[in-house]
Amino acid sequence: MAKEVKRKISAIGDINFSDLQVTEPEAYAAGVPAIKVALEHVRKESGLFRSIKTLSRMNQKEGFDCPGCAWPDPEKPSKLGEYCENGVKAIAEETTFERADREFFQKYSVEAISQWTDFQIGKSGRITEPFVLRPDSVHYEPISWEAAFELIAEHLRTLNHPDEAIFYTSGRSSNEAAFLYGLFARAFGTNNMPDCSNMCHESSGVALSQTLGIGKGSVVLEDFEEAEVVMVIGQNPGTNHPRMLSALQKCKEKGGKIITVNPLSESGLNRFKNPQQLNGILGKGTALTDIFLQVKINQDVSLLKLIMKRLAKRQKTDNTVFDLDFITEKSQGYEDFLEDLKGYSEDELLALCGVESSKVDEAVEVLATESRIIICWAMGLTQHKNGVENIKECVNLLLLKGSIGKKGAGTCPVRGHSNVQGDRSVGIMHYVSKPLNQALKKEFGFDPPEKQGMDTVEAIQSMHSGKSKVFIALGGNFVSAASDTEYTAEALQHCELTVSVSTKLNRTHLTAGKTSLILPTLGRTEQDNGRFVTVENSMGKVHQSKGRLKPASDNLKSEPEIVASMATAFFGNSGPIDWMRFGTDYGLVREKISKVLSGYADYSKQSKGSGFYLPNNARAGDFSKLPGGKAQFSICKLPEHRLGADEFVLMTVRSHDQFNTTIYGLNDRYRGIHGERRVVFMNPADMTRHGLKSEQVVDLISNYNGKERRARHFKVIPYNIPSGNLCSYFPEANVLVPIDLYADQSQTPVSKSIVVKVEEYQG
Ligand SMILES: Nc1nc2c(c(=O)[nH]1)N[C@H]1C(S)=C(S)[C@@H](COP(=O)(O)OP(=O)(O)OC[C@H]3O[C@@H](n4cnc5c(=O)[nH]c(N)nc54)[C@H](O)[C@@H]3O)O[C@H]1N2
Ligand SMILES: Nc1nc2c(c(=O)[nH]1)N[C@H]1C(S)=C(S)[C@@H](COP(=O)(O)OP(=O)(O)OC[C@H]3O[C@@H](n4cnc5c(=O)[nH]c(N)nc54)[C@H](O)[C@@H]3O)O[C@H]1N2
Ligand SMILES: [Mo]
Repeated sequence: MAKEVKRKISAIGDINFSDLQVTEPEAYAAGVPAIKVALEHVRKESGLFRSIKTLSRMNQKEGFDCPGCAWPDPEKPSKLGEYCENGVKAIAEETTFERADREFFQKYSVEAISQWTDFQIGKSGRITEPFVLRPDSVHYEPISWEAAFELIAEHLRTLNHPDEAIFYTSGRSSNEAAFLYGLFARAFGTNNMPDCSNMCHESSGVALSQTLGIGKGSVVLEDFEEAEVVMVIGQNPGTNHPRMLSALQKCKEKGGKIITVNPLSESGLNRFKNPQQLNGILGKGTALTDIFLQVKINQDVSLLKLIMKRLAKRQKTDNTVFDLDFITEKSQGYEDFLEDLKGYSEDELLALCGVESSKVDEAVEVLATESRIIICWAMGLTQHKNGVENIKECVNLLLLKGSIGKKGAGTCPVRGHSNVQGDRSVGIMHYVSKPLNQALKKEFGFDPPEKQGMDTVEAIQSMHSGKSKVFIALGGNFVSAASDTEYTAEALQHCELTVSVSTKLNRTHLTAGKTSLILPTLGRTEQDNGRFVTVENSMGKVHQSKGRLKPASDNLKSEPEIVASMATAFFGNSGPIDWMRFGTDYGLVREKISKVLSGYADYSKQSKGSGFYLPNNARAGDFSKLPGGKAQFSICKLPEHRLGADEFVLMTVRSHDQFNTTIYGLNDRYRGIHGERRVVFMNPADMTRHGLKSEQVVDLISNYNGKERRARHFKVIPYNIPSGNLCSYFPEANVLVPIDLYADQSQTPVSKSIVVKVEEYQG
C-alpha cells in the first residue's frame, strides 16, 4: 500500500480582511431592498429566469419545501410565491451554475482549498460525482458509486465494534432519508447518531420534555392571529426566519403586542415592510416591537425572574394576574416556585439583567392584563451553559398565565434547519427510545441496540481519542458547525474513514479522515424521478416536497438511495431488510414509518396539500404522562459569570448573508456591515475604557481550564450592545469554545456566552 501522507490542512482558512464598509443599521427589514438583494444573488448564481420559475413553486402545495428555515407555510400561500430574501438566497446557492468537478479537484489540492475562507469554498459550486481522497493523496479523485459503497462497507466490516462508527445528520434530510439512515445505524448496531440538533435546539427538547411532556413547541401558525402578546426572546427572525415577520405583522394587526428580549436591537424586529403587500413596497411598513428589553447576554433568567416577581406582587392585590384554575388543575410545583422566587432581590435581578426598571414595568403591565401569550425563542436561549433552565424559566411564565394548551398561546421554539424536527421525529437521536426499538424489532426483525449513543460533543471526543474510526455525515458541515474548531478538525483527521453526503463543497471535506468520500446528492429543488419526500415544519406539520429542476449533474443520487446503497453494500441482499426497495420506493418507507411511529396514519395521502399535524399533548393541554399528570414548574438558578476586569461575554450569531456555515455573501445589511465578516461588535463606552478605536484590529482570546484559544484578526465595531458584551459571527469565532464547554443536560456547545479578552492583533 502507498505511503500515508500527513496533509497540511487549515481548519480556519484565510483570515485576511476583505473590504469593510460600515453604515447605520437599517431601520426596517425586507421591503424593496430585500427583493433587490435576493434577485442579485439569483442573477449571480443561477440566472434570473430559471430561478423565478423555481421560486414560484417554493412552499406551494405542489412545490418543494424551502431548503432554508423551518418556519411553516400559511394555509393559503401567496400567489407571488411564499418565500423571503434568505429563502431566495438558499435557492440561488443550491441552483448555482458553478461546479466542483474532476477538473476542479485535479487543479486544487485539499491543502490549497483549506487555505480559503468558508465563503470561497462554498462558491466552488455543486459536486458533480462521487470523489475519494486516498490516504496517500492530497487530491480528491473520481470514484464510481459502486466502489464508494464497497469502500464504506469494507471499513465498517473492519471495526471491532459497531460503536466505533458515527452517523451524523444535519437537518436538511427528508423524513424518508432520515428514517432509513436511522434504521441502517441501528441495524448496524449503534445509536451513535449525533445530529445538528445537539448544537441547536437540544436544550429546548430537554426542557420542554421535562416540563410539558413533549420536546416540541405547542403553537400553530394561526395562534399568532389570536395571541394578545408574543414574546420573542433570543431570536433574530428578520434574518433567520423572515416569513415569521408576516405572522408577527398579523398579530399586530389584530391588536397583539410584541415584547422583544435581546442584547441587540435587531432591525427585523423593529419594523417590517412586507414585500408581498403593496403597503410593504410603497408604505412605511408595520412597527413590530412594542417593548424592547435590552437584556445582557445570558441574563434572561434574571430578567424573567424579575418580571415574575413583579407579577407575583400584583397577584397579591389582583388575583386575576395568574391563572389559578390552570395552575391548580394542570400544574405542579407552584408554591415551591413562588417560595424560591421570594429569595431573590429585585435590585440584584435588575442589576444583572441590565434592563431599565421602567421598561420591565411596561412588560409586566402587559403580561399582567393579557392571558394569551406565546413565547418564541431560538439560539439566544439554547446555546448557554444554562440553556435548559433558560427555557424552563419561559415555561414557568407561561404556566403562571395558563398560557399552554389554548388558542393564541404556548411555546414556540423556532427551529433551524428546514427538517431538523422531522429527522428527530422519525428516529434520528443518540438516546434510546424503548417503544421505537420494540416497534422496529417487530417490523424489521432485528434487535436494535439498547446502549445510548454519542451526541455531537461525545462523538468529537471519541474520534479525537481514536476510539471512533468511521464518521458518516448525512449533510452538514461538521467541522465548521461544531465548537473547538482545531480540536474537531484533528478528531476528524484521526478517523480511518470520513464520508460526507453533500450537495456542495465545505471544510469538513478538507479536514478529512485518512480516507474520505464525498457522495453528491440531489438538493430540494431538484427532480427525483418523479418522487416526492416529506418534511416536518417547526410546528409539527408534515407535508410533501417535490423538486422541479433538472439535477446539477447526471451523476447524483437521492439521499434515500445513497443510504440504501450503503446498507446493501454492508448487509448484502440476504438480510431481513430489502434496502434497495426502500431506497427507490419512498411510499414504502412512509408505510413503514406509519407502522413504527404513531401519528403517521395514511401517511403518503395525508401529506398531500398542506399536510397533517402530528399529535401534540401540550397543544391539547394533556400532561398525563408527566409526574402527577401535571405540567411542571421548575426552580432555576441564576447563571454565573465571574468576569475579570478585562473580560467580556461574547455571543456568536449569524449575519444576514449566511445559512449556518454556508456563507452567501459578506454583508450583514441590517446591522450596517458590508464586505467583511471578521468583525466584533462592542459597546462604545467599553471601547473608550479599553482604549480601542473604531475598526481597530484585535484578537479575541478565551481561556478555559488554563488553555488559551485565539480567534485572530477582527475589526472592532462600535455598536448598540450592552456594556461587557461582545458579538461576533459564527463560524469564525467557534475556535474560542472549548469542546467541554456545553449546556448542562443538553450538551449543546456554549456558543452564545463565551468569556473572552480582547487584545491588539499581534500578527
Ligand atoms: N438565513 C438564515 N436562516 C437561518 C439560519 C441561517 O444561518 N441563515 N440558520 C437556521 C438555524 S440552523 C437556526 S438554529 C436558526 C437560528 O436562528 P437565531 O437563533 O435567530 O440565530 P442567531 O443568529 O444565532 O441569533 C440569535 C439571536 O439571539 C440573540 N442572543 C444571543 N445571546 C442572547 C442571550 O443571551 N439572550 C437573548 N435574549 N438573546 C440573545 C442574538 O442577539 C440574536 O438576535 O435559524 C435558521 N434559519
Ligand atoms: N458558534 C456557533 N456555532 C454554531 C451555531 C451558532 O449559533 N454559533 N449554531 C449551531 C446550529 S443552530 C446548527 S443547526 C449547526 C449547523 O450544523 P450543520 O447542519 O452541520 O451545518 P450547515 O452549515 O447547515 O451544513 C451545510 C452543508 O450541508 C450540505 N447540504 C446542503 N443542502 C443539503 C442537502 O439537501 N442534502 C445534503 N446531504 N447536504 C446538504 C452542504 O454540503 C453544506 O455545505 O451549527 C451550530 N454551530
Ligand atoms: Mo440550528
